[in-house]
Amino acid sequence: MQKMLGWARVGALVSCLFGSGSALAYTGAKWNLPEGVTEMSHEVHHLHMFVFWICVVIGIVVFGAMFYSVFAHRKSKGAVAASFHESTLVEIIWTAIPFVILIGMAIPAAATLVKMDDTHNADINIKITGYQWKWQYEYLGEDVSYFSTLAAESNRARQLNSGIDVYTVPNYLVDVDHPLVLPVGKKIRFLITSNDVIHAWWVPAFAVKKDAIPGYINEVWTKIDEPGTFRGVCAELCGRDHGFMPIVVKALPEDEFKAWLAEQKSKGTEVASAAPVAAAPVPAAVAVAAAAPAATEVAAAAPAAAAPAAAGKSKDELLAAGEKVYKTNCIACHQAGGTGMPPTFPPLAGSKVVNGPKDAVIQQVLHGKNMMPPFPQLSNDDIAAVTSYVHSSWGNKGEIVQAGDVAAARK
Ligand code: HEC
Ligand SMILES: [Cu+2]
Repeated sequence: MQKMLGWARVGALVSCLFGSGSALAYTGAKWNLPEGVTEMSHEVHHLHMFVFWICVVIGIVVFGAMFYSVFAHRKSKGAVAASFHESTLVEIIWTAIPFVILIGMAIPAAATLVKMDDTHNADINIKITGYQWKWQYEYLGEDVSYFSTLAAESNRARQLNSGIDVYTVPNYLVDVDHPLVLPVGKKIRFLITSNDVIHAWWVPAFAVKKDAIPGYINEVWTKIDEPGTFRGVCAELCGRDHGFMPIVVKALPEDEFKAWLAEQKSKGTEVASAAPVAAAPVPAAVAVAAAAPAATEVAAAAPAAAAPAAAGKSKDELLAAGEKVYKTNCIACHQAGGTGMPPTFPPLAGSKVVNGPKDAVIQQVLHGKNMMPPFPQLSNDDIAAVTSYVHSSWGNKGEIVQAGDVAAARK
């Protein structure tokens, strides 16, 4: 048993060393780069094969000559070393040949790079922002934007001592809640940036890999040939959950894409974060408050106007929803039992802040503090649920927060 574990570790190490084993696993390619589904990815693949075969030929010639010489002119046969010091001819040849080979590789490579860089005449512009540890997608000019985070199933399974066999989780660690949806056959320009540290947006099937750097906007484009689901990951070590911000792109035929986009627009901008927990019936006044940032005017007016409705969701509803939000957004730092990981990540069980005025926790979630990132992208419902959950768990004193409270705090 001990021995088997040992070999498993060696195996894991080997797959880490040789081109990130997981990266290969999800692209379906065993030994080679994926050919991908875009014109550029095909070009990159051809380029890679072209250079590869040049290397093979050089390898055969050089090692062939070496092994032949070692064998045919070995000492036991009485071979005597020849002397051709300072042979101008040899020196010219061994300078000229590599020069020609390099130029032969550089010309097609430069041509491909220039094409990759040409983001002119795009049909669709999408801004991609990296966050610790999720992606935001904005369809520019369309008023559609949402966050894409690790799928809840993967997130639960990855927790220490989760008790879940990760092999039973479909697309473990390479699935998200809201994939980036794109049309096929259209030139799509990506504007890539970051909100905190350097990330990198990488989808091997498109041959797209660009750094997301705070304060800069990098451009790259793609045009997808066939519908399908394509997966990628953040490719720049960006902190402790770097391995948990995968990328999923769903490529749809154009008419389906248009229908999807129209549906998102009709839902308003908070599509993504509002969707998962919004199942429970909500009194009208609170629902309006949670719907969109633009509705804050209404929200502020609501509690006074509709005092009985402002009672909002029941405690049970809030705590059930709050547990989900906590597991998705907070558990990495504050841990399952609210124990935190002192000294950096404080425990929430028995915390002074949590047991103080309820506005303090809402503010902390909205604005972050030092090492804690802000969560303004969560809907008012989600923040109400998670703060209620934090207040009422692990022996804390138990306060209930409604979406209206959060709407008021956002002002
Ligand atoms: C990336 C790690 C991280 C995540 C994720 C995170 N926090 Fe925090 N949290 C911190 C850190 C660090 C502090 C201490 C901040 C300080 O005071 O400097 C903190 C402090 C707090 C406090 C105050 C505790 C105290 O006693 O000071 C509360 C309440 C809190 N977090 C709630 C949440 C909630 C709710 C979520 C999820 C929506 C969340 N946190 C997600 C890192 C995190
Ligand atoms: Cu990252």
